[in-house]
Amino acid sequence: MTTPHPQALISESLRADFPILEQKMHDKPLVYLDSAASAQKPQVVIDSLSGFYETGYANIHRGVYKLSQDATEAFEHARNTVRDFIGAAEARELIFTRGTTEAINLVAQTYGRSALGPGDEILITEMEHHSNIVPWQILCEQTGAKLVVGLMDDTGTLLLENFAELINARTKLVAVSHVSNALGTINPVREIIELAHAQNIPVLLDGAQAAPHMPIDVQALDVDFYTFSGHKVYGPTGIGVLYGKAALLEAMPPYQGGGDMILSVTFEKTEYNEIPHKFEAGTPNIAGVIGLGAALEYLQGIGMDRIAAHEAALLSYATEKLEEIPQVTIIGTAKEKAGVISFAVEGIHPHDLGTIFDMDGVAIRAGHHCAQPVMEHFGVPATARASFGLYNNFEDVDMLVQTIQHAMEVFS
Ligand code: 7TS
Repeated sequence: MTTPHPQALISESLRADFPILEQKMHDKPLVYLDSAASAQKPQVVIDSLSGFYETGYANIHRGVYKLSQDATEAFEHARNTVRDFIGAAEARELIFTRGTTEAINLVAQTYGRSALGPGDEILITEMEHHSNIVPWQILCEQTGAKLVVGLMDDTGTLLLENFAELINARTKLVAVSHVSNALGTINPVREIIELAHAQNIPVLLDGAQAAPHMPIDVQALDVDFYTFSGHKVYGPTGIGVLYGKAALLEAMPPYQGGGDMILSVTFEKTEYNEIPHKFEAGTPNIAGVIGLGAALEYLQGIGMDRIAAHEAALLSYATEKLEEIPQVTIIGTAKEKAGVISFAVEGIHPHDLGTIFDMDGVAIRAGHHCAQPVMEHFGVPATARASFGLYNNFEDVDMLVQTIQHAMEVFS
């Protein structure tokens, strides 16, 4: 059966940029539908990493010799690329971390520990990834602050009126996912930021699932903190970004102590370095930063608007196809969605689905997606989740549908 596909918005040739996609899994062509967990890497990113180790490697910010100075330049060039990518005003507002998780922990342990006390509140939502729940719970234990949770409806849409009512004089920080990893919901972040700013409350956006899928402009959003992970934007693992407004970062105490984050050290007193270095103690993931820069330049070359439009077409095609199967329930049906489709198939456990998918060469994720409160809301232990990247095409969606049908035959 051939299905007429909507117009492809991204040329097939881009798919060839990703060597891993040429592989077979269990003798079947690999269909990679787990980009929300981690995205595959284009050749330019792989080359930037090996090229750096082959010809450009040295430690940074300390060498008087050319190799180290060039490495420092490449590292700081990547910081500028990140600034461009998310529209930050200044490169010093960008701190390299291990990923989104570390970026959120950094804010909790620096801003949070210095600004929050007993009775203060941190407002999150019901659809957060554990990375945007647990660091705040730890902070609450340390400070006596309280975690407050905004609710969503059964489509996975945030209840904005309820959220607005939860903002009050005790709220010291609002921390919300820009896009939910388990549901795909795009949150109304502009409205959230306006509501919080009306009461002078800073907002952190967890952009782990937004940065790979849409243009981000932190200045237009007027967001205070923005976080994302390198490995989800087609870059290396072990690298991520915390954006923070300069005035906030300057006022925050350091996160970790060590090399690079100081101006001077005596046993009596240590003077901290300027931002961003104040928050980058120790030898950083230099290759990771350079690889991240290469990934973001690659994305800019394609255009985030084009990627967003391409993935929106895939998502609407997949939604339409899954809705045609009576045994399939889509979990997360908000109007505004990006990149992700979570679903259940009647009578088949998501983990069994995952196994059959694997045998057919289709990589999806089955589980709670590190968002157990979301699973609790929908009364399921787990979901199967297909998620899209720029390299996916309509045939991948057809394979998703065929494999669901295969699984239903096996379990009938
Ligand atoms: N926030 C969101 C919204 C995420 O989706 C993830 C990872 C994180 C934070 C943590 O990012 P990390 O890079 O620090 O690990 N999400 C997923 C996922 O959906 N499947 O695997 C990882």
